[in-house]
Amino acid sequence: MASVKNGDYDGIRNQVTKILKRPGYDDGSIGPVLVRLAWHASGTYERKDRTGGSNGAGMRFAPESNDGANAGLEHARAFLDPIAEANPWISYADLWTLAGVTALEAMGGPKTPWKPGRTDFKSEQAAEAYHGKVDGRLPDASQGAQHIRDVFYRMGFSDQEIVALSGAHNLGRCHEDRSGFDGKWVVNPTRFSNQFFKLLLTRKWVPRKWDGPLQYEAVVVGEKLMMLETDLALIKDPEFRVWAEKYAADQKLFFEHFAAAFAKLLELGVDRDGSGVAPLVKGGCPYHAG
Ligand code: ZEM
Repeated sequence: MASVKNGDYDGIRNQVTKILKRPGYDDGSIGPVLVRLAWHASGTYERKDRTGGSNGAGMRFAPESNDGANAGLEHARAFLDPIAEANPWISYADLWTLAGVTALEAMGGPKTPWKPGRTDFKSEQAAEAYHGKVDGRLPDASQGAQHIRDVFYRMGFSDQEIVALSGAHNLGRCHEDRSGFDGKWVVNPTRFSNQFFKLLLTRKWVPRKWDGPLQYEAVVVGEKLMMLETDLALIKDPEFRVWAEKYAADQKLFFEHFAAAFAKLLELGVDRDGSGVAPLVKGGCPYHAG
């Protein structure tokens, strides 16, 4: 991998775009797992004490790297390592989040505002000193609306933003050896759209009969598609459902709301100082604390 100039983030976007296609891996693209990496890097945020979030790239260290919810993301990180090695000037925290927005756009999704400035923890000890232990903060797919709200309200999201973000399940798939779940949500899982909401609302989702954890299935154009308990909560809960219906009816609105919420997610806990750098100071940036 060639290097790009220090600060050339468009150059990094080009390098990410070039490695997305990967015949033989899942549905031929690493795009979905890169979007998931950006989400899990950020989704540990706790607004009360301003810990967690994408700054620091703590997933390189235990216990975050070993969190069961992050199983499989070692592949996503390894896919990006050649870019990191060729461009030591970019932080992992910036690279992981930039890769997520780049992959989303390359798969037909909206352009998500993104800003650099994240810095990396130097060690596991530094990560723990900064934000304590953040494993166990990501959502559990076997639960319902209350759990989803507990997790996303903790980060500062509204019901509308929760439903928009959940539309990311239009991408990629579940892997039995990672999460225990199996299958994809839509027929074309490497193309971003509002299909996920349309299918959620128009198909009859029945529990799959198998040895694995509870998940739901429906057959669409001959393909077995899946939903998680947390996905179904988006239509069972009346407040969530209002937004699921709007997004199923209006892809433009979904894209706008998704981009805004995804941008907000990637910024959680990234408190930049006057020079545009987000230092790793306990409790967030001292200039904004309090
Ligand atoms: Zn997901 N997600 N997610 N998600 N997710 C999986 C896969 C992907 C939940 C969840 O438990 C799971 C968000 C919200 C929530 C993506 C993006 C985003 C998988 C399958 C599970 C189990 C993992 C595997 O086996 O590889 C839960 C419970 C959520 C909230 C309640 C949000 C928000 C996302 C982005 C904004 C993506 C892109 C995938 C597909 C990954 C891949 O490898 O294909």
